[in-house]
Amino acid sequence: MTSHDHAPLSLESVRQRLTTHTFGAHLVIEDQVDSTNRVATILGQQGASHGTVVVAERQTHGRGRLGRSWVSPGRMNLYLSILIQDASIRNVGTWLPLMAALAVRRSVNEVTGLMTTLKWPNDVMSSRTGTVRKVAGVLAESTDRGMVIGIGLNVNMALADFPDDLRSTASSLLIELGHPVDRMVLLAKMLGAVEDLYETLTHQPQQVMTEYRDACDTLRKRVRIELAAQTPLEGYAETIANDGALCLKTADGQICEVRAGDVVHLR
Ligand code: BT5
Repeated sequence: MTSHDHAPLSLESVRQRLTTHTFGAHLVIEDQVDSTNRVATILGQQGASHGTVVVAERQTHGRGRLGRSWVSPGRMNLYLSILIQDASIRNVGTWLPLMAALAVRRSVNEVTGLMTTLKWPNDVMSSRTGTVRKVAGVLAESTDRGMVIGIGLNVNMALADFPDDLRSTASSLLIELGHPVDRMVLLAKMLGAVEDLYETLTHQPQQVMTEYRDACDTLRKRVRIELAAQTPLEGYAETIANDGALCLKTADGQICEVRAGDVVHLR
């Protein structure tokens, strides 16, 4: 399977498909940036409004969590950042990246029928080809006036487009489904899902939390949590707390609330 030369993202075509009022009302599509999160942060500092969305065809320095990088080749995937500057997130801010992962899951399912699962906190995984592999990741970064939520979704990337070291852990919708997917349809659906879930999160957060817990494959599994510069934690993933923390029951029966880290599913 090879990647195809896909139609470039067009502002007009995305706008025609958008059903949102806030998210994407100000939409910027760039050919190349270093990181859409960085560009969105700067636009926020320059006065851009809540819900501004920055999309790029490719990123030269796509960011992952904890200083890691996000492989971002051109014209095949989606890389976008959403500016959140809204007082109503005060009590649910920690849920924003989890909600974004849920929005990716919803929109992928609506557009393609593919059923993905979520790996806590914000990885979107697919196992259609028999192995569980990551198709999307979310990076939330705080800004002076709120937050930027960055989403990277591998859409039409072929196996050969991934660096060798990612081929066993990463995948794309093209690889999972066996056919390419229209990125503009997906982008518009994703922003629709973000707007819908955001509205629910700020008014009835328990609904989003329930949908997330149902979609989260990390729960009810033995897991190891790799923590930056600390000994890894192992335990049984019991639930997700109301602030988004993963509640882990360790061998001595204690419940640990984990707020950041990399999860390895043990079985
Ligand atoms: C993430 O980090 O999963 C967050 C990725 C967020 C990317 C978006 S793109 C738009 C916006 N602008 C940005 O600059 N970033 C956001 P993390 O959980 O740390 O995962 C990073 C790790 O995933 C890397 O260390 C690799 O092992 C792996 N990886 C890198 N690129 C990948 C890709 N395209 N697909 C799947 N896995 C990848």
